[in-house]
Amino acid sequence: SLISSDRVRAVVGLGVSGVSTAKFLAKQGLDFYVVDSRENPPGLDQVKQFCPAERIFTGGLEHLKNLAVTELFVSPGIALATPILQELAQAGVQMRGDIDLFCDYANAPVIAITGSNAKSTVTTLVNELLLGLGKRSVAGGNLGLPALDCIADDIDFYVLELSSFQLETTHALKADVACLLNVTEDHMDRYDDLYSYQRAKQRIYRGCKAAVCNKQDILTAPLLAQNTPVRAFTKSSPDLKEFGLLKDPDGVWLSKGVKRLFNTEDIKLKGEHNYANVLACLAILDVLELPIEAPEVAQVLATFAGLPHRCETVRELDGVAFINDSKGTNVGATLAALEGLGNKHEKTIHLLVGGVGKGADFSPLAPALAKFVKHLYVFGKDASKIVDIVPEGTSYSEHVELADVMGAVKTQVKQGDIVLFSPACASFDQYKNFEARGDHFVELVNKL
Ligand code: UMA
Ligand code: ADP
Repeated sequence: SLISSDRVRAVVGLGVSGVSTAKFLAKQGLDFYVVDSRENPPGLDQVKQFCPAERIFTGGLEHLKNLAVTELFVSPGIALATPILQELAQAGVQMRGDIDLFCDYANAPVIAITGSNAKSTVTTLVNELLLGLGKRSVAGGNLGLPALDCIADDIDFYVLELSSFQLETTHALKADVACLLNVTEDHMDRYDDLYSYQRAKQRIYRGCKAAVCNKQDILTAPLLAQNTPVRAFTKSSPDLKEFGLLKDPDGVWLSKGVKRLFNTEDIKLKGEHNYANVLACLAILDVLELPIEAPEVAQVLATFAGLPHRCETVRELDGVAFINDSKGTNVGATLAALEGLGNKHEKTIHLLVGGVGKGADFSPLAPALAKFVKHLYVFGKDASKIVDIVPEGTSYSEHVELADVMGAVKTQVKQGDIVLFSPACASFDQYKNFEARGDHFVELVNKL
């Protein structure tokens, strides 16, 4: 019983998710408290419009102790390991999140997508493909529009990007299709090790009706009942029923088993990592028994150029390409960008990395630096941690901020080089978010 009155609810955190959750609960006529650790959280004014002031507590989560709560909706930015939350959980208080509440009310099939990288790209493209096929579809979750704000009548599909943080507080997703794209190290400031992070990601599969996973990443493999349909994608040639890349004299083909579906020439997204992303989208449509060979699908793939700040070409100047990959906020993303853009025979990339490493181990970058990078520019808070792993023979320089970096870039680049801004770090030491950081790079490039 969703509206049982013996529940005492609190929304914890007043960011985008907290405001959305509070608004949704209010709309259902349910009572709740709101608590935030900050004195003046971003959503305070908004929530005051529909929540009585005496139910709002800011300046510390300790307030929760006095409210006799039984159920919390914890925002993704707050770790469940926070001592007060641990204490309440041990006392039997339920730890939920906005996605868990979404699951209670979702009135159409849910496609849930997670992974360390490519979530936003795949979520957006699946949504575009569904719209192209004439379905009423909406995309949200970690992507930006909170899941509860997506709920509407007349929807055929919800396409949700889910973060590991959101999955931690989601108990029974039961997605119609659950997709785990890849697992590489990220958010090591919130997890003990890669495997606890992977465990959070694997929650996407709980109770799912069908699954899509990455054949080349064992950490994405689902443990499911044998009759649950699973589709795998791979960058290699696919086995029967798998989605992969087939190479022949006519080029490289996105294929299902031996069946060629689309020539990569006819797809706007470029780079092998992006072909893998498209294959994941096709696998999702296929497992839903949607017509992957429809002309509408070909049309969307021929025009979808990707999202801004993901390996986006900003400018070509005197034969030098400038690429903004500001969304490259972890080592895996930067590796994919290097491998996707790199020239196997010549080192042509000027790579710009730096920011907040979130506790990451940067050493997996070393072989790709040796292989593809002409000069490495490091900047920001964790610059010295990156310098520590630079292989012998890779030329590099250390800078305070991006403006200094670009000054140095200007004097070093030659015709045929690529300048790749893929920081492998979060941005919040120097910027509001990855978008602001990418915009700053674009601004500096346009001034050259
Ligand atoms: N915070 C406090 N005290 C509180 C509550 C929050 O200090 O009491 C801080 C958090 O530590 C964090 C910030 O406030 O630094 C924001 O946290 P939040 O949980 O309020 O975040 P929201 O504004 O609700 O946004 C969240 C996602 N943010 C995070 O997971 C940190 C957004 O993803 C998401 O778009 C939004 O919900 C809607 O679903 C952003 C993100 O960075 C883009 N996600 C991470 C990523 O993609 O790597 C996981
Ligand atoms: P997310 O939402 O998971 O952060 P995005 O689609 O925004 O994913 O892409 C994030 C970063 O990952 C970008 O820097 C992008 O270039 C990189 N990327 C895209 N596809 C892949 C892939 N298949 N594997 C690894 N990295 C990728």
